[in-house]
Amino acid sequence: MTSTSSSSRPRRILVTGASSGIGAATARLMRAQGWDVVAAARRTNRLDALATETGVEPFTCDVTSDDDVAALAAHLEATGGLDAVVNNAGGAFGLDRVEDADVIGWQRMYDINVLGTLRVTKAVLPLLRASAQTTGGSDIVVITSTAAHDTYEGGAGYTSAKHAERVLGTTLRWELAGEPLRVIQISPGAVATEEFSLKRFGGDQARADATYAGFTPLTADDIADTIAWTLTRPAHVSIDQLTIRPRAQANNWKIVRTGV
Ligand code: 8X3
Repeated sequence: MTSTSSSSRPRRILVTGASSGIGAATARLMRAQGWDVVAAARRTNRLDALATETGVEPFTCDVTSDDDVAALAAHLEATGGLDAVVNNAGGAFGLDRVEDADVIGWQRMYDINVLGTLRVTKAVLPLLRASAQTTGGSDIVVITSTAAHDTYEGGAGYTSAKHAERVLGTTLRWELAGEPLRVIQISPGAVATEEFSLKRFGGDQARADATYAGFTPLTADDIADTIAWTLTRPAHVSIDQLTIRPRAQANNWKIVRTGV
């Protein structure tokens, strides 16, 4: 239990992109640790299955929709407020060189990764502030990527969106300094999830599988565990920025593979 909790009710956390991968693993783990979890994503059927399995509260929401995010914030306000948010919704579309870039794909990446985090954070910030008055502290987690710190050939669309998301988070942290709010940024490297690479490669399973061949990648549970750790540090401890990679990954483009 985080030392920021002083109220009698369980702490309540919103996880976006909760229908699969890191988001689902985080929702599952935080619920298992006794938090009230609002699991938000576009796909209602997946959220409902997660809710049945774990007891999280499902809320259908597309972070690229102003109306959906406003409805989510109104729901949170009407049902007990919020103590923490994990901005996890995001993704990569394509691995094209700049000269071949699909502008629509870049717009989608910017809308989900950057503006999605902006929309959700803006909408829930008043609730987090209100909660911090009684609990002593609230948290904003931003899941960026190692792509937020450096680039790689073919990755400019995703890496530039993730760089922008990181700068949003860093700026917010500076702006909120002095308030009982932490802004925690986590930058995962290669994480093998059901969908990340599949989406990137437009459903090409063989290409997606090849991304993680010959080494042991991180799992969604590894990242969920990291998120839970950052959230449960004492209130005066802010994990400003945490980079996490598989042992076999030296940097964004060097992964030591065997047998491939
Ligand atoms: C995912 C990491 O290496 O595919 O955020 O950019 S990478």
